[in-house]
Amino acid sequence: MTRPLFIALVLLLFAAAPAPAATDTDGDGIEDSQDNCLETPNDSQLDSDGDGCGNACDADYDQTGSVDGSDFMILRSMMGRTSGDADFDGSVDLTGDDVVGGTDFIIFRAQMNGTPGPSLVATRDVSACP
Ligand SMILES: [Ca+2]
Ligand SMILES: [Ca+2]
Ligand SMILES: [Ca+2]
Ligand SMILES: [Ca+2]
Repeated sequence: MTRPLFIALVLLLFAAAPAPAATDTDGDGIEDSQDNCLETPNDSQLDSDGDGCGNACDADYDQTGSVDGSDFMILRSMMGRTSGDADFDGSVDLTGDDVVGGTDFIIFRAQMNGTPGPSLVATRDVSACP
């Protein structure tokens, strides 16, 4: 085989190789770079407070960058509220089912003393969504 032919063959092989698949760490169908909860499956991408961290990984209701006792007080005040209530705060509804209830509390507890996210959404507010 001549050298130019060999190089042409190698180039052809590289061109035919499939492009590397986009990474989707949590398997929710949203590519990592677009996913507002990188490690939490949330195909709805619901982000009620618009800080760039999806509700599913954002129990930091008061936007301080950490999930702590003050957030718990907010959750407690919203317990049992539904989207039909005038004072309903959608960002407290972590599951996005229009009710603040026990499942939201379980998710909150898992995030307690942590930080919201992580999210890789380029437009996120990094002080509220590190
Ligand atoms: Ca994903
Ligand atoms: Ca996700
Ligand atoms: Ca959010
Ligand atoms: Ca907080």
